Formats: sequence, structure tokens, C-alpha cells
Amino acid sequence: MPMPEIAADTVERSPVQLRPRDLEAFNEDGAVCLRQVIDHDWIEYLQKAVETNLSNPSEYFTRFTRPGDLGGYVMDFWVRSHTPDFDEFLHGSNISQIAADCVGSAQARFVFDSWIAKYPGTLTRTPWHQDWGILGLSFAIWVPLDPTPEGASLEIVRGSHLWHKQFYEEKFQPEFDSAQTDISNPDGSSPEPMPDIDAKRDQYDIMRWTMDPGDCLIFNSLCIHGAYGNPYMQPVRRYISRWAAPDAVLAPSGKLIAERMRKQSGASFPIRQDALMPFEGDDFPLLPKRG
Ligand SMILES: O=C(O)CCC(=O)C(=O)O
Repeated sequence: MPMPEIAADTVERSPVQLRPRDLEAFNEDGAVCLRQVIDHDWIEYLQKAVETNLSNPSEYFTRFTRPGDLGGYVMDFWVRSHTPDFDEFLHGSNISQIAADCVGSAQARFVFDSWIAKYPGTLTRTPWHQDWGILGLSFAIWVPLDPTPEGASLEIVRGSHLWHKQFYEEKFQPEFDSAQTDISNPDGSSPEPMPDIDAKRDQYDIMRWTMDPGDCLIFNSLCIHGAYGNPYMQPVRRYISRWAAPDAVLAPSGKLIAERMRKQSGASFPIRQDALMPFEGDDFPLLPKRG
């Protein structure tokens, strides 16, 4: 495995503080795009980390495109514990400071991470979905590793985290058992299938951003989000870390996270899908705000 050329502790950490208007957008719209807050040395570091991981994928590596499809859409999960360079980034960069600002606390709970690469010509889209599994404030920090035009960037339905509705996407989220509801829908109903947003795009307030390396997009996990493939000539890669407030707990719908917890702590660890479990163990550290 090639060693990264820069040592994590030699990379400077840029001070960054979310402004009141950033927090307002995060709370009200469900997402905020911060411009040029991640050092470019760290972006290079992450680009290399993705390539290192790609040459030795984890058991969670997934290819969404099928043989014969144009382009390629691939991702790997829980990469921090598989490829230590991601861990270096999480501990050495200002990312935990950004996360802690979002929860208004001195620390934020790191939950898991992933990267996604979509190669030129990919038609396969990231379907509209919500990220379930955590009860309490939780969000993703989506860090583009390549220039990412609007047409390949993440799209978010403004304010959909406040609808108090759970939607599932049957093909993309087969692990979600529709009985595992986290939120009481206002009408007391169960999670419902995701509406066909693309068929009625004009009826939704869809936010999207052209993004460059150094930017990041923070979005509430309950926001409906999705993305096109990659109709451009260059690959688009992103590193996504998922965070929660220190007091957030694993929700009934967090089956994938619970399975991971069980795997890490031995076969005797119970998956109690009926209960709300605290996040435990080295996989889910509380990372301090710094800077
Ligand atoms: O970047 C993408 O295409 C999808 C990211 C996403 O849906 C997520 O992180 O939950």
C-alpha cells in the first residue's frame, strides 16, 4: 500500500467556526454548504486514502452499477477502521470542530464514514432517500474530493427533515424493515414509500450546489436527499462522515449500525431492535472540538 506523502500531524488545521446564519440554514433548511473550510492538503490526503482503500476494499465495498452499465458507481463503508488514513483525517483535520459546532457542544459523536466514486458516464443515480438509524440530531458532512458540478452533486429537499415523516426507498434500502419506525408520523402512520420526486420536481424545493474541493455540505440525516450519476468527463468522489449529538442513540431502524456493533464486540452482543441503544465502543468516539 503506498504511504501518503504527508504526515497528518504536519498538516495545518484551519480554524473554522459556523456563523449564526450557517447554523440557521442547517436548522431550517436542513443543509448548509460551507465554502473552502477544509485544507487542500487534507483533500489530497483523502484522495489518496480513497485510492488506497479501492486497491484493498473492505467487506462493505459495494458496486451499484451493474456489469455493462456505463461509468461506475462504487462505495465503501466503515472506512475509518479499514484504511487508517481516514482516521488520521478525522482526528487531525478541523472536521470534528465543524461537527461539534453543528451540535452546539464541545464534542460530536462520530458514527461511521464512507466514500463514493462515480466515474464519467455513470447514469445510475443515488435514489432519493433519508438516512435513518439514529434518534437525536444526526447529520452527514459530505466532502467533495473533485470539482463537482451541480448535475453530479447532492440534492436536498429543503426543510424535509422537519416533515416528521419517514420514507423508505425499497430497492436502495432493503435493510429497512418498514416496521422499524423511529418517528411517529403526525397521522400515526408507518413509514411510506418515497414519493416520485423526479416526476414532480417542480413541486419540491430542491437545493443543490456546484462544489469544489475544500467545500463541504452538512445535511440533517432526515432530509430527503439524492444525486444524479456523473454525466461529466471527470470522476467525482466524495468522503462522507456521519455524526450525531453526544446524547443521540441508536434507533430501531439502525439495523446496519447495530449489526456492525455486534460484529465489533463479539457474537454475544445483542441486537435489540426494540430498544434505543447508546453508542458504545471505539467505533463511535466522541471527538472534541478543537481550534
Ligand atoms: O453522494 C451521493 O451520491 C450520496 C450520498 C448519500 O446519499 C449519503 O451519504 O447518505
